[in-house]
Amino acid sequence: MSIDRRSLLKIAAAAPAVSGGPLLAQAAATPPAEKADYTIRIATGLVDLADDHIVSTTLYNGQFPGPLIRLREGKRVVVDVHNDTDTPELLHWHGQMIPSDVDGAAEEGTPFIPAHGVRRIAFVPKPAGFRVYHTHVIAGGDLNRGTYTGQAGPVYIEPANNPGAYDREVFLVLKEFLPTFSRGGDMAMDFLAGDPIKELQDIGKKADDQFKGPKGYEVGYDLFSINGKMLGHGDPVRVKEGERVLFHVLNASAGEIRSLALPGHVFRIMALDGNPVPAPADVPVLWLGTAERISAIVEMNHPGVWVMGDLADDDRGHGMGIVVEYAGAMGEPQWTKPQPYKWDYTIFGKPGVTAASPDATFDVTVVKHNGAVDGFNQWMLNGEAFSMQTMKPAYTVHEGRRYRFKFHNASDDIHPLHLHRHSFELVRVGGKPTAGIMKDVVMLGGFQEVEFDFVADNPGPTLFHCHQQLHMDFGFMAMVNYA
Ligand SMILES: [Cu+2]
Repeated sequence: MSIDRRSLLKIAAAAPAVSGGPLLAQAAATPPAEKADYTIRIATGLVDLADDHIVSTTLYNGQFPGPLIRLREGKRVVVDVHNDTDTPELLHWHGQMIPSDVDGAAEEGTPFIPAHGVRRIAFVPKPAGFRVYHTHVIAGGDLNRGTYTGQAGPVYIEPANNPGAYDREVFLVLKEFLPTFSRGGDMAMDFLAGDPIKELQDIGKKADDQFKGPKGYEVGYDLFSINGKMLGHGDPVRVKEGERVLFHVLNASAGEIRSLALPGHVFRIMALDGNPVPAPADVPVLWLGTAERISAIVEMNHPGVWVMGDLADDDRGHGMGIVVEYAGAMGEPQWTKPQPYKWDYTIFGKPGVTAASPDATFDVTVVKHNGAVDGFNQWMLNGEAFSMQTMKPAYTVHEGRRYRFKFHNASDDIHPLHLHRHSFELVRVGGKPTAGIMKDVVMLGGFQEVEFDFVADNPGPTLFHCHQQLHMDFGFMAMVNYA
């Protein structure tokens, strides 16, 4: 199934579509005649970001973003993944509770999709909500591999309960192109609620003294886009006064943290990472770490032609935005910078409720070794960088028990922490306790701490990692193994 951006929006605007294909008995062996519900083709293609900026990269079905895949919770789906490239690939179903052999991480034992080959997979989609599919190969120093390419697309699993009353849905996929390495970066750091912790700064300073050499490479980008179009070059989001539009926003970056604002409007946050939040709340700005998703309703009550865009002038100026146009409004799209706003996950939690106690706790201290591996920063979890040879560091869990991860970040970088095949409940973020917020990625602030709990309810090797491609490729991974 190949659909372009225009039909994607049409589908998004229509009543929930369900993927075709018969529901087959799970126990039966796959008959060769069984037709795939979806076919995904990995191949080099062009992204028409703007007339004078057409980028060549690896894509799903020749388009960016990859086609919106609509699934129904609990209804088995068959997907054929063809790999027309010269290198083995992995396709990860981010945010779904599915078996390790189809999840799409080599560390968990998922087989590669061979170069110029095909792999058929079948799984039962869950849980309902806004998910993602993206490549999961290691890129290392190769900016033509992994999530630096255009291999990402939205997945929507039809929910048991709708997240709220709305007139229509719009999917927004935020993505940078043309990556290059540089020494040092300019990523926003000061937008997360909470204060840096002195003890963690001291640990970080000690590591800096030990690794005195030049700072490791960081990745920057030349071109920025929403739904594969630079600001002003795609179709605007056309709205009517009084409409309630549900935006499903995905940060499909390889490593950037993104912000998004719509002048004169607020976002009512309904779901984080596809999971409804206990306390929907209005915010003026969205902040999304790599692979995070936000579903938010905007009440269209401020007619005009607006730029919905990133707060960073440079990134927005190079394309990170989309025009929102009211029916009957004319003129140049307007942008005004919103007031400074601290992003605080805990405002969406259950007020006054304490998360359940865990059966066991894993403390993890994150340390950066500047430029330690061929000029790249190396990431240490409790003194150990992940190794594919030893599959360490590793944590052992027992099915049915509840585990707490406590992360102590002794680096100045923000880390979007991701656990495969499970959702976790935020317990404490930036010094504030919380409960009831279920996610699969959470930003760990510089010199800050994050605690989350997960129930070991999906046996099989499970990968944990920072979703910053550069960090995960250079040590920031760990295995969670069932006893
Ligand atoms: Cu990281």
